[in-house]
Amino acid sequence: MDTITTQPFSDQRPGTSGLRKKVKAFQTPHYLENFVQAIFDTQTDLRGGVLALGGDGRFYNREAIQIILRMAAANGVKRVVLGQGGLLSTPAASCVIRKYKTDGGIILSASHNPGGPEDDFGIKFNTPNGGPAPESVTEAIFERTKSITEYSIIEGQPVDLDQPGEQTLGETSIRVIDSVKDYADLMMQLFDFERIHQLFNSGVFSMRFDAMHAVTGPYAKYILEGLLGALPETVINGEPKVDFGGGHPDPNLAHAQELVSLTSGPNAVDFGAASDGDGDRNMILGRNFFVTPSDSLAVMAANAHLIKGYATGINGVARSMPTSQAVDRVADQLGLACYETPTGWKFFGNLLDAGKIALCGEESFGTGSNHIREKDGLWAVLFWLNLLAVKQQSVAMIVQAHWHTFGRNYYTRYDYEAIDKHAAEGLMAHLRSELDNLPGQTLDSYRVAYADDFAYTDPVDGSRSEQQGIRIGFEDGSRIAFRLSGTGTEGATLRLYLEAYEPDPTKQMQSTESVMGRLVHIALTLAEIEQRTGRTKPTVIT
Ligand code: G16
Repeated sequence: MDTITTQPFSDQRPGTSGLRKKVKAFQTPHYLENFVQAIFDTQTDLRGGVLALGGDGRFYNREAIQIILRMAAANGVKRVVLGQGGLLSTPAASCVIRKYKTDGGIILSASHNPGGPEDDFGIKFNTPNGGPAPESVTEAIFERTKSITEYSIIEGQPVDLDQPGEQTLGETSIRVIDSVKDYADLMMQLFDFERIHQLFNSGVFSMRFDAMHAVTGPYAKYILEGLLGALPETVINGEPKVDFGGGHPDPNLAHAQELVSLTSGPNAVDFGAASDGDGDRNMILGRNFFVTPSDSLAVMAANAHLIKGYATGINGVARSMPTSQAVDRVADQLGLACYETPTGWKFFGNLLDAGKIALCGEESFGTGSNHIREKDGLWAVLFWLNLLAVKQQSVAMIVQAHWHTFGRNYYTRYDYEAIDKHAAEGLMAHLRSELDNLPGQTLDSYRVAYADDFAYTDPVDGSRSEQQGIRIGFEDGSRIAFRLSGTGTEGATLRLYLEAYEPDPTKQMQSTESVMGRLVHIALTLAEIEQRTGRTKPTVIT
């Protein structure tokens, strides 16, 4: 075993979901190693314990895995459960950690961020419950990176990542597992595969799933085309590539345009879905119809009793603060507990572990349940497929009927990417300074009911998270929220979230753009976005 002398890097604080940087930063000598050593130094159960390991297959995945394996061996890890080819989607990794009862997992991914030598890479640690490490753990890892002086690594031949079965590296045994099988088994327990199979074989139903050349390709092919009998052309862009085919593996209307066009026009397919770089996000489309992630969560909550894995009923739901309140209305009517958490899947972990909620979701194209502790793209797609098979209605019919019952929460998000960090911080400070003056004011006919900087006290362990984004709520149920992203790798990204509530069914078929006009104007003026950032329009609207 070699002990290598190193020096701390000052920028290794994990963001919303792990440490994400440019590949070049991770290739800096000792950069990856320091962070990995900080994990082994703080997560001491891994010494003599079991580690799950895999990544989304992006550029530098295989190299990073070889380094982590050699460090795991040097740090006394007894056994590593490794996804074949170094691949594990984020939800599959969560499933594997739980199924094999490992002492945690390391997942290599920068999620929906582009990949390639000039683009992004990432690493995160998941705890033995299968979920992203909570802030107490990520802060401990960060603290360790600030004082690290050495790391341990063994010399050795590269491990064969592609050959299933057992190998040894030093004293550590490495078990290469099929990346798909455990996850597929879990999906079979939750959904009515026979019914979905019948839907695919009915001759009147067509679907496309866009894997965006990312990790979900093999999962979607095996489950949709293999087990469920969907036609072979169902999965598009199904071959994982290190640079995602040059695309931006973010399943939204801006980046999944091929899929959007397949669900549009007279020859549109009935159902379209996409997943992101590491397979935890999802986008749901009907024929000429986009389901917002917030609505998707609300529809799932309202219909969970129709789905095999949730047929006995759900007790509670949760959404992140910027996610629309559509699910709150379902919870209200059905008598379910409903929690509002900060952005970041890690905040759902305690609620799921304590059995307080069964379903949760975020506006950022994430939905999931108590089956694992990560959001789960393909799970959401199978949930929708199961629902379509049971209801025998189109996606649009299901969502519109939902709006009739619960009201419609129009929703949109504006992202201003790669803006100057100081300007972004100044903008947030300015908004904070206005908070006390806003309640009671009327802004373009919207009366402010409350304005605050969102803070959260975890109901399970009492931990407190402050400054989680500005919320401005209006008396008619509409809302504006502002936050700075914690996943970008360049400058700052300002997110502006807008929501307008419409209970009247005769007014639920307007375009989101027209409904949002006045709220957008209020938000731009309040935050002085153009003055402070120099941007006259957002980089992306979703
Ligand atoms: C991550 C987190 C999500 C979060 C999203 C956006 O998703 O897991 O919980 O909602 O980032 O975060 P932000 O607004 O800070 O950029 P993913 O899919 O990137 O892992």
